[in-house]
Amino acid sequence: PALWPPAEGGLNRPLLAPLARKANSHKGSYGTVCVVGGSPGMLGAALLAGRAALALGAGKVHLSTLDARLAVDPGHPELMIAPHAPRLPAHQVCAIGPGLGQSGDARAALAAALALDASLVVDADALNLVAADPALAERLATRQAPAVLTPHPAEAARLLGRPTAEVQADRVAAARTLARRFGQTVVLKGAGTLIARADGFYRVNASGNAALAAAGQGDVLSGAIAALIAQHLPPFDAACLAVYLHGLTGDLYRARQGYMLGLAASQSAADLADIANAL
Ligand code: NPW
Ligand code: AMP
Ligand code: MG
Repeated sequence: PALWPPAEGGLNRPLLAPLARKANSHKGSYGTVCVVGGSPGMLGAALLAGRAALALGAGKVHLSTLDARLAVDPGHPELMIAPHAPRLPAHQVCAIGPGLGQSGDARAALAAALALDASLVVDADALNLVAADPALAERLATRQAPAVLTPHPAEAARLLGRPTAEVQADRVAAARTLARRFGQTVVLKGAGTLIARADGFYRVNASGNAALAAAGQGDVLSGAIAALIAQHLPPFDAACLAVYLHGLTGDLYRARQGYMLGLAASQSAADLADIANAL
């Protein structure tokens, strides 16, 4: 297994080049992300993904929510929030799943996203919907545009139709099986996050700690991956780099605090910008 980033040589600096603001650039140079999620009671998940995407430099971030009650994030008025609307084709990258729920509307939103010729980050309830519906799974496995799937162990278990303990007993096999089945990059989250490619190659992330075992941290990660894809990193590289940076938010917290409590996901989303700038 390739430890990520490699112990010798550190981060692959050219990988970060697309993130550097060029003098003669504009917001359109840094891509557009659309987060699809945020059903009643779980709007925060979509906000966290959107904030993370902004923090990691996406030029524009739209939230397409299934709860029509929120029009603006007062702390982050940069986010463009609209109840679910068929405006997806304009977006380069769609992160679908954070707080999506599994209602009929959620399923329709996922079906619409799968039909787009856009890169996808498929997370949370979008994965649960895929696990429960062979037709959606087939569409995900056969679409041409790239996708990154980001299951936690229980979501991976649902996709595989196996117990969570079995996933955890052989995480490499689980991640590779899913990557091969869907023909896409798979991020199997949890301590020692694995990033697997469809051809079997995988990396083990070296950053992060149990401070990240906190509500909403996965939602932050999906927005982070989407932001890097929007800035033209290849999906596997985007996944590796975002997982690493997200892990560093936990490591930074541990280094600063010196004790172990859960790290608020909104803090991780905010810290992503400082961490990327410091690399
Ligand atoms: P257990 O308890 O061990 O049996 P679910 P969810 C397991 C949204 N959110 N290692 C573990 O199972 C999400 O975006 C909204 C082993 C755990 O109880 C989704 O749309 C928030 N097991 C929706 O909620 C903040 C592990 O999985 C179970 C594991 C549901 O997502 C929260 C939970 O998984 C949330 O993000 C590990 N490392 N990690 C908001 N603020 O709006 C997880 N498990 O049942 O899929 O529920 O992840 O909370
Ligand atoms: P989710 O369960 O979707 O909210 O995702 C949780 C996020 O926190 C993922 O990025 C996990 O890899 C990370 N995480 C959770 N628990 C740990 C842990 N014990 N060590 C390292 N990272 C963790
Ligand atoms: Mg999650």
